[in-house]
Amino acid sequence: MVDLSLELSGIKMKNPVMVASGTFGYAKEFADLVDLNKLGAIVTKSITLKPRAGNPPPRLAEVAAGLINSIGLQNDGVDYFIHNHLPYFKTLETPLIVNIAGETVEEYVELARRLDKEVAVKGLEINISCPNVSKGGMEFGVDPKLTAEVIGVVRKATTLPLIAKLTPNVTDIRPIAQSAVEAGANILSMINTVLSSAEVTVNGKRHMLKGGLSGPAIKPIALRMIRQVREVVKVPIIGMGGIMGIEDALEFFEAGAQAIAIGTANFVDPKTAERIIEELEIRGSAP
Ligand code: RRO
Repeated sequence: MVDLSLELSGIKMKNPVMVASGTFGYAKEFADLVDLNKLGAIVTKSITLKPRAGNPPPRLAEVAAGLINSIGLQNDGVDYFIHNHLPYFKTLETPLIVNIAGETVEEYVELARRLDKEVAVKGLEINISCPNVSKGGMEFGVDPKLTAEVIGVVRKATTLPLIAKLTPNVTDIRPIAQSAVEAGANILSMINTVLSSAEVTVNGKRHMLKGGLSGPAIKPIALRMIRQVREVVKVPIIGMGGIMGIEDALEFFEAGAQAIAIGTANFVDPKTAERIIEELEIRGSAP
């Protein structure tokens, strides 16, 4: 069988196909459906310092070729994660990347310090691009100076490989990418969701859902931005945004991504990543 293995700035992966944050829970939920040990890496839903209830419903709307979400960073906090989810990841061969999000720079630092001590954690994805919270999140990732500030302080708090997750909701993504790399990001992941809105009717009541758009609708935006960033930085790029199958995956590699992440497609077919891996193996060559 063809060897698809690679090392992304110290993260050893069997293949370049990962599952994206927020679309794969804490992996265990998918164990009956997916061979978790086949995946290149697993990225968790964003973890915050304290538990968060997330935004009130409605939180999701399916639109043409995509999905709008406004989850609002719902999670049980880092302590709960360490005690209740991390033990399961220790039973897997697949590297675990933890996505972290803070309202302040200090919160990112504290999260990095706590997770740095956990041997099962192989990398941190710094979420500076959540579109659905009033404090923190995307606020950092739309400004090159704030991007540098967050990445810089997290860099000092951990020796783990750092992945900066970039937002597409900017006029020019290149200065943000450069800033993240100069401040110490080893890898860039892109793109997070695109700011959008849709009218949703629930029990006869109309709501205006504002959130982040993902899925095939945003693939051309992701590809354009990866091409732009590839021109100005040398670090590996994890490409994501609407990858549904092997043809999409190949387009991302061609645009300059070293690895890819499957997100929204997991809601359609949780086996998407596994299928793409098998097809890359059949093609007989690493991308
Ligand atoms: O939780 C969310 O609402 C969310 C997050 Br943290 C993110 O990074 N991207 C997104 O589309 N939703």
